[in-house]
Amino acid sequence: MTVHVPEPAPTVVKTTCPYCGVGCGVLATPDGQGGAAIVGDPEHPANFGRLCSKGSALGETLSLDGRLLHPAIDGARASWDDALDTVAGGLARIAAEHGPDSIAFYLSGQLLTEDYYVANKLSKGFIGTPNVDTNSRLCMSSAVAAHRRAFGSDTVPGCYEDLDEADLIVLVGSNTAWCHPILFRRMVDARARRGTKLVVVDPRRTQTGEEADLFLGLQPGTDTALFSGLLVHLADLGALDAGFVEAHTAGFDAALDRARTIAPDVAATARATGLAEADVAAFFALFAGTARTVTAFSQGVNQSAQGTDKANAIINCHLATGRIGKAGAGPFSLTGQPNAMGGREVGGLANMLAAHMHFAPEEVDRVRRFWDAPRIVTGEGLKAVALFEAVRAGRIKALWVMGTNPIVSMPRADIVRAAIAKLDLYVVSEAVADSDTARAAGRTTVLLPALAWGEKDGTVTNSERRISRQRCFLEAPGEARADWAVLSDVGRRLGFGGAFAFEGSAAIFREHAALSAFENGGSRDFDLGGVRDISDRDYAAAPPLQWPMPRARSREGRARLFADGRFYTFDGRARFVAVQAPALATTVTEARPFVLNTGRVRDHWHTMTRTGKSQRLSAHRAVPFVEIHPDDAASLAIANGDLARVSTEAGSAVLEAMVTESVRPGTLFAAFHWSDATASDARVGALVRGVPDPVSGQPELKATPAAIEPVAYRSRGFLLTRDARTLPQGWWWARATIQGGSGLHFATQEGPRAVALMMRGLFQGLDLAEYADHGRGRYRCAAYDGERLVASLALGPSAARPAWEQAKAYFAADTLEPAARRALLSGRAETASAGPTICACHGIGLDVITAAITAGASSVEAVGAACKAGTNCGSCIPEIRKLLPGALARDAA
Ligand SMILES: Nc1nc2c(c(=O)[nH]1)N[C@H]1C(S)=C(S)[C@@H](COP(=O)(O)OP(=O)(O)OC[C@H]3O[C@@H](n4cnc5c(=O)[nH]c(N)nc54)[C@H](O)[C@@H]3O)O[C@H]1N2
Ligand SMILES: Nc1nc2c(c(=O)[nH]1)N[C@H]1C(S)=C(S)[C@@H](COP(=O)(O)OP(=O)(O)OC[C@H]3O[C@@H](n4cnc5c(=O)[nH]c(N)nc54)[C@H](O)[C@@H]3O)O[C@H]1N2
Ligand code: SF4
Ligand SMILES: [Mo]
Repeated sequence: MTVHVPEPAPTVVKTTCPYCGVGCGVLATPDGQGGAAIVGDPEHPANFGRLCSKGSALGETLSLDGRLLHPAIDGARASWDDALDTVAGGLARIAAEHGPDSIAFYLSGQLLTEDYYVANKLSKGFIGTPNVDTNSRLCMSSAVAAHRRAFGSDTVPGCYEDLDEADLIVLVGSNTAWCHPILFRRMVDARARRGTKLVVVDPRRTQTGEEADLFLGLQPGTDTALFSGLLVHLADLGALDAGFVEAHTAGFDAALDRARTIAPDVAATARATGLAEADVAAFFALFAGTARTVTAFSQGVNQSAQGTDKANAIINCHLATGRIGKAGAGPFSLTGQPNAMGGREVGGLANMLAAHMHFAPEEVDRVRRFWDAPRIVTGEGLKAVALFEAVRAGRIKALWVMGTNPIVSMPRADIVRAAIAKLDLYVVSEAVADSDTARAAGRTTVLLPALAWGEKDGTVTNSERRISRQRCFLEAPGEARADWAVLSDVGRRLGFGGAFAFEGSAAIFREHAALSAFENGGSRDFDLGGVRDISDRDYAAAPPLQWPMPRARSREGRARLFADGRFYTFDGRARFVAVQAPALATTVTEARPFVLNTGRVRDHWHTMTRTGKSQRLSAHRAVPFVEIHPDDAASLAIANGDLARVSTEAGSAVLEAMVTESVRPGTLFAAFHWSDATASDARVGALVRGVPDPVSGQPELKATPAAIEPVAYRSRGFLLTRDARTLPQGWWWARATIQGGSGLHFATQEGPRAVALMMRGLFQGLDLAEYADHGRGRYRCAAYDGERLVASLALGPSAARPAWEQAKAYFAADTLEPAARRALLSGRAETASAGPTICACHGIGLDVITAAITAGASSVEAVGAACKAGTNCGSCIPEIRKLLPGALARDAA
């Protein structure tokens, strides 16, 4: 008799996506070998089971390749004890010699709340330095400042259900379809269900703009004029909520007077923004006539030298119409990072203290008593741009960077790198070994390996104030440790053992919640009193929770705030803000006639330390690019696909030109994802000027005066290899992960002869199949180890750069049939390309989708049925829709 032993059911762990601020719930099923199957959590209120392309590909990013697994001191592997002694000893010495404020921390909206809380407590309460800032300064500090000016607190008034229940959604400076894809799906669903109108305000016609009912392609930086004009229009039309304005606000008259000086009517608004009068009028009419309006905004608003005013100009219009905190209505700051909000909650920005408290004497005293802090800071510290300037000036001697890659993501990134070299003590807590920031060095450099997603345990807060658990489902690799534990160890070494004796993330969360409720009594919005004594077990099992939840032992949060008209200012009234007129358009010069805009692509996350590991995600945009309008490209003799040098007063980079009408004439757009680890010369952060907003200190990342010129190379090509490679100095290259290995697009002044010599040198001892046509400047080479294809190179004149899709498919297949070997060598592979990838989930290229459309597929659904594109996560649906014949009709309309 055989006994049937049932397989143990795989454990499914509920966790949260580590990418954007939508905060989607994820179900992870570990495979026992370091990987995991990933699906959306149908019960999570952010996504109800859906995931976008990045979330769907999380399983491809879990390998330990490239991970930092051991501490290191000055490049040599070290024990944790030695590393922590070096950090604590260095901090103590520097504080003694130069004062505690010569120590700085640069943190991240990708840390868990528990990590962030301990970092903030250690630095501001115990080491006694106010110089604690975070990459969130580059991300949403203008939204924070605008909220505080208008509401007296950093409160997001609404929730995601408002997007389901709105009749009008205005997206300002937000490429939601690519950057908050699951929220965008909710918006598109609302349109299908209730006819919600979508207005998109962006100088660039993004995929989000393509989906809009009304696209307002305004001149860069002119949003305050648009919303000033709207405020005037609402007032003149009598479309205000006069009762609300009268009872619950202050400053309306001054704000309106100022608005009249900026944009007195529709015609003036059109002039100030570069929009057509009819479009402005249509927008104003829609806004005035639609009570259920949500205005959602992100980096086109925040990352601006006038970002705080832009956000307040938007909020003014919502206050004026009383559209705040009501179902389907409100201004809505979409947060970028998974825990941008958590960072604000703990007070991780230089102008905050803790738990939404700032530096009023009674607040400082309250936090001091709660922490029993020996060296509480009493005022604001340096904000990111000023902080790195202080490093450069030698005033900051020790810097601890945690969970961010500033050598890529800061404006003037070359200066940031040079500054770091001056530090006495440079500490980097990182999950990967080869980020540009981890490769930099100070006089003493300590690298501390951090747990990554899937290994760490704690909480994150999404854009709608919802706290979700990130849970671990993988073993800690190597010697990597939780950031909070490392910070606590340093706290103990500095002699503050009692304050850092946390046993786990639940204990930290309890303390954080208790501080939020401490002497609160309704005076502060951020209140987690309901979970201040949550047990370890309840914390482990906690479902997503929304704050505020002030009532003791009640987990019921509030979805919306301010509908009652009570704000957190001293008199309880919201404030209108008299904003400044836009001043940006005048900054270009003859030498630098373009405005360089920067941002993101659909399938990459920031500096690519994670999405760069996924071959699916690396297929959508495989080279660093710059978008340029056809008229500008023609006048500069830049053809689509050419390489071009973009330069600004701060630096330069060489990017592939994408000639497209999606950018306005006179503007350029580049994504900032590529680093020195992934490309030879494509760090866009090095170009960005980064003038800080005077109120928030958030640097302008969307408008830097720039020049662009073509760069001539003799040859272009690609090289596919099993391990990641770099190419000789002077070559241009960009790397992308491909199935079964790594791919490089490159350009060089060499021709076939030199490249053949290089290949023979690199793959000595293997079978090389080569083809050369010196007259035409072509060369192809495949290297085989027995049956296995281990490298494939194609080289051509730079005007006809070879496409790599088919070669990639052969490379993925590993061993090749003779016919395939011949195709690879003959170059037929290069012409039989499927085109650039559109659908990352199924790996479907442009040409396949166009073929399906030519064969009769006339809707997104029909394309999906024909070739599967768009049928998994749906992130590519806007791109597919744009290819349909109907889209042409819409453009013409
Ligand atoms: N795929 C992907 N998604 C992400 C991220 C990622 O790296 N990749 N990062 C996450 C993070 S941290 C963030 S902060 C968010 C950012 O999300 P978004 O803010 O949507 O992204 P960006 O591309 O930075 O910028 C948004 C838009 O602002 C526009 N813009 C530029 N200047 C102006 C202007 O003067 N006025 C207006 N109205 N618009 C302007 C740009 O053209 C751009 O389309 O995305 C999050 N989601
Ligand atoms: N030009 C330009 N620059 C920009 C922007 C732009 O639009 N244009 N956007 C800005 C914005 S909004 C943002 S948010 C920033 C983002 O910029 P960064 O924060 O610099 O980018 P990331 O690549 O997300 O860096 C996160 C790092 O933390 C590491 N990491 C991941 N998990 C952990 C962990 O648990 N612990 C530790 N210690 N490390 C971890 C990752 O390996 C990675 O190296 O870029 C800003 N810079
Ligand atoms: S929208 Fe995509 S990236 Fe953002 S949290 Fe959801 S799955 Fe992750
Ligand atoms: Mo961000």
